[in-house]
Amino acid sequence: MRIILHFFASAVCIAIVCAQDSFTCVRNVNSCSQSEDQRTTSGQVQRALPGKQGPVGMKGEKGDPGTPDQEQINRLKDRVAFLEKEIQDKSTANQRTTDCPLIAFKFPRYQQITDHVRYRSYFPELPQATICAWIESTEPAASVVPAIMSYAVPGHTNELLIEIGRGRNFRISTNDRLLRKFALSSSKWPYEKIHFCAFYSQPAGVVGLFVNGVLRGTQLVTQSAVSGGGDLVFGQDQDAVNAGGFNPTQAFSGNITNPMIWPRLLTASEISGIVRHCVCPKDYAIVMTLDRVELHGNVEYFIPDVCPTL
Ligand SMILES: *[C@@H]1O[C@H](CO)[C@@H](O)[C@H](O)[C@H]1NC(C)=O
Ligand SMILES: [Ca+2]
Repeated sequence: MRIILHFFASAVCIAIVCAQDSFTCVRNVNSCSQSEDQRTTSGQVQRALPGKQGPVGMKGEKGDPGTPDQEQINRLKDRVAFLEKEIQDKSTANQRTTDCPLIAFKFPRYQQITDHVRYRSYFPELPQATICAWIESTEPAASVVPAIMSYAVPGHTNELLIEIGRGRNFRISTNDRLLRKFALSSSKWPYEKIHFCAFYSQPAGVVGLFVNGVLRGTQLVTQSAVSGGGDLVFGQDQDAVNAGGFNPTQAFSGNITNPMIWPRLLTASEISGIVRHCVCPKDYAIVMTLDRVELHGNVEYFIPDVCPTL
């Protein structure tokens, strides 16, 4: 009977100690049974001589082959693998996107004259340039001519203007002159997001447009360099310098993502790199990061989770 009780007490002790900490289980089970012995022994000493030591107890069953530990190890292994993959993903993502600054501007309203994004750093003189961005819109009115970007200098409020005219013509103007309209008729605009790269070159005497990485057309033109120090605005058309003379029928509604300007003509393969792999040549002149812009009206910005590609 005593042995059974003893076993029972030990079992409770084992259960408690083991539940608390499986690592110290075995060690503490020994100390549990010792203290049980001492207590019962000292109780008997006061009344009579101690009885003979009982027979050695049965050897305990072999402990469980460490299943909880193994589970824990497996969990840790999984966690390490997960973190390793995450680090790997992050570094490839960074390699891919470090040179394309990720920023999107949302112009939530139709036909108003307050919502725009204004560039606040110095705009340099640009004898030639490539202007690129992703654009998406839900503008329903066929009567509007939304300006994607407008750059004004004193005397030339359309020193550089990119807008989408009626009939879905992509219009590029410099020095207050419309250089060329490029039809977007075969693209899904405005029902699907498109990527455009408009370019002009005074030394080469050319203007042109890429849509989704494909050359839409070029035209030979005579023009001057786009002069520096003016006012650059996205989402409205300036008819006066300093973000003045907006017209509600020329407001852009939708999203403009990763707008950038390079001070040269990008090659077709560089443009394809932007569109397909989010690789942006590093020698850009203008980038619309938050430290360089003002958001006006109801314009919101967001940082896309992934760099957009086709
Ligand atoms: C602009 O982007 C936001 C966020 O991704 C999206 O919810 C919204 O539909 C986009 N707007 C347009 C016009 O595509
Ligand atoms: Ca204008």
